[in-house]
Amino acid sequence: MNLSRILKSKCNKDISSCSNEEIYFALLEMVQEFGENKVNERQDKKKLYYISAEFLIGKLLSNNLINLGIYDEIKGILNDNGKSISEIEEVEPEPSLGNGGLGRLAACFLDSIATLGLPGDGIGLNYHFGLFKQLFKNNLQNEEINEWIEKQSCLKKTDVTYNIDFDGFTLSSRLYDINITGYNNATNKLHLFDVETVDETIVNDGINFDKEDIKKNLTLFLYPDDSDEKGHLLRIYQQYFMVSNGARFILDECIAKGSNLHDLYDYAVIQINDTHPTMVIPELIRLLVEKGIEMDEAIEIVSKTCAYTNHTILAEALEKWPIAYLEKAVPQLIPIIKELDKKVRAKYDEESLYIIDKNKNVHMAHIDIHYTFSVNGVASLHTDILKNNELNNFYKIYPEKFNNKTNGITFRRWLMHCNPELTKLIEKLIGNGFKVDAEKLQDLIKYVDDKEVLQQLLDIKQENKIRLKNYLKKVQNIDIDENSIFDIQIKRLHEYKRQQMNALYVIYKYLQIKKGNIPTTPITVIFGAKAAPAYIIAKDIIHLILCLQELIENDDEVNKHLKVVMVENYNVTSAEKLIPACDISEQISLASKEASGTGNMKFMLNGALTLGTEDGANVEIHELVGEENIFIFGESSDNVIKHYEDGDYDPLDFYIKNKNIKEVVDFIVSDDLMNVGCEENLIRLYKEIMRKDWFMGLLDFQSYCYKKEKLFKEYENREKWSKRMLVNISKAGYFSSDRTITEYNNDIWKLR
Ligand code: GLS
Repeated sequence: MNLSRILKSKCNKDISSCSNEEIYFALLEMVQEFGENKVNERQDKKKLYYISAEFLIGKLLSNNLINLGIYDEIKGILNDNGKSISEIEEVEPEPSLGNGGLGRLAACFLDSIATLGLPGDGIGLNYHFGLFKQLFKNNLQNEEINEWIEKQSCLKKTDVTYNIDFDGFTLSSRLYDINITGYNNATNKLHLFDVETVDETIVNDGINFDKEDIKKNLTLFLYPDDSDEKGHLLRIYQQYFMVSNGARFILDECIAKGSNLHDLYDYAVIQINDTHPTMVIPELIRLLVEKGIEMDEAIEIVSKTCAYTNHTILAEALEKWPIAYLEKAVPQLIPIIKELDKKVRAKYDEESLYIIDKNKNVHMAHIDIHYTFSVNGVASLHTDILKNNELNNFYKIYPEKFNNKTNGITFRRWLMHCNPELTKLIEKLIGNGFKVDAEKLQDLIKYVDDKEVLQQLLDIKQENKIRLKNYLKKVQNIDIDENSIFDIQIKRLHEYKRQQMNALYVIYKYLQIKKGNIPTTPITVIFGAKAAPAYIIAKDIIHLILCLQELIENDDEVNKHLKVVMVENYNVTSAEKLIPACDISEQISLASKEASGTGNMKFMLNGALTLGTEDGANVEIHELVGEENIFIFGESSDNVIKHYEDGDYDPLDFYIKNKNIKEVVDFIVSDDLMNVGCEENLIRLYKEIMRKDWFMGLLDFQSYCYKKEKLFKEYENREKWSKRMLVNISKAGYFSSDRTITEYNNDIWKLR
């Protein structure tokens, strides 16, 4: 195959005389054709459908080139023609079809499913503006639309359409597909449904639009504001639209393969990604009954076809919908949901197990647990908490359903693509095998005393830090010092993730420097996070961070030693630059609250050391790398759970008794900050932290500071630090999503 010739013919002229845009579109077309040629023609009887409200796929071009095995060649061809692949990558818009870890996990899973050659497709929605684009103005978060769909894009229009009925109106849908090509393997599909009548022009003034105009707004945004009834209804419409299309599509495919529907579970397994797609259960039952199957049998068939993953114990994220809303939006499901509830009530005399509670709320997770054959958590601690605490009543009646599948990440994107230098070094040291068998990374451990290798690790880190420096200069016009320690916290903004605790540390450090305690090596604290538009306190935390950024930047006494950077519009693309450059990975959630985390795995794989609580997958990282190679602090999850049960945590105690804490908390409302920030926001946050502190930042603050100081000291011993880096990289193999998917397949899906 002469790639140069193919590319040239797609460009219609010499590559050297093309613009980056022209080359991008030519490559896009080429990748699409190559991927199409690899579509799994083998008609496997059984197929997985991974149904999810989010697929945070990131830019696709380079990953497709890698997975097709032609990245290096294309890069070379472009080079020969005076073009740079990284500049061409920049032309591609990033779809923001996800919010955070849950959506990125789904994308990593699709990569691994295809890489392992398993028949499995994704099903979701084609949001035109995705989540939102974050802009900072006056130290506040503003939201804009994120346009990513161009005339020519990775989306392929299909001729699949359905009519989806709602109360009083019908929406006609259209399916768009994205090719998911595995690493050296077959191509699967991500199926994204859209509304034919969607209208982008109804959005005005940021991200505002008429929430009631369902025909026009349904697929505009992921997670539209649901702080009022209209917003709730819109979410229900979206979810039903997704699952009804998905269910019809699945049934059509199964029937085409020969299913008589009584044997649906021999043809399909549906993985329900959190509660957003839960309505697929009653919808499938409804469709089966419509096709003449008895209700009881339909319920049994669907229960044997569906499996559920729980991704959080936070009550706010365990969806429950007032039945009145469902009656309004999807009345056709009500008799089925009532029937499902009736069956539970007939069997168990226990309120907490019911689907419809006494306040007439429908608990979506309860539908999942009763009417699927598998319930899994996403890290071992999380699954234990589900079994022993949050879902204990369910675990008691269905012990056999519960299982753990610790999350993973695809190494194609999170090592090979984002850190080519490190990849090259690993290849040189242990060969290519780790790309398909990540456990092979353990072979690196034999270099733990090899000074030359250790120095190379440090050199690569340094290059990646310079790369990040250049990137931030370009996109945000911010200067950072590549010789400082890069201390990074990037994730959704949420109080339980405790960005506010990190910000309090920044204040602490700022005050220390003012008192003359200068850090040996300067520190750059980097944040990246979007706050949900209606989540006031989260936005206040962003405000605090931006104010600190400005204050410190303008303070010549401090800015040589400490810098704060809040990356604007944090997304997959910027993560790919931030992670390889990181020295310290902040994983500081309140123990028990972060179900798993996946950023923690990406950082470790790229040689950052974790500063974390004993939470989520941090626990497993800790076990793998050992005490020496991770920095753990804070209260245990058992104690945290007990504090909540006993209701005995009061931040005011810590504020009053600890003068250090009082000093940093008070600084939030100091004149220094008030001068650069908004009084209203800062006072609100100050009160919240002092009086509520729902996620116990003050409880862990002392031990956090202590560990962080220790870390900075340890950083000075570069050789010891580089050994720790090597251990972390070598132990990261367990967190390959290939391993996770193999487990899902062996224990749940049983494909092939
Ligand atoms: C999440 C959890 O918060 C993360 O800890 C987890 O890693 C992720 C994937 O399992 O799922 N749950 C959620 O609602 N959003 C997440 O990112």
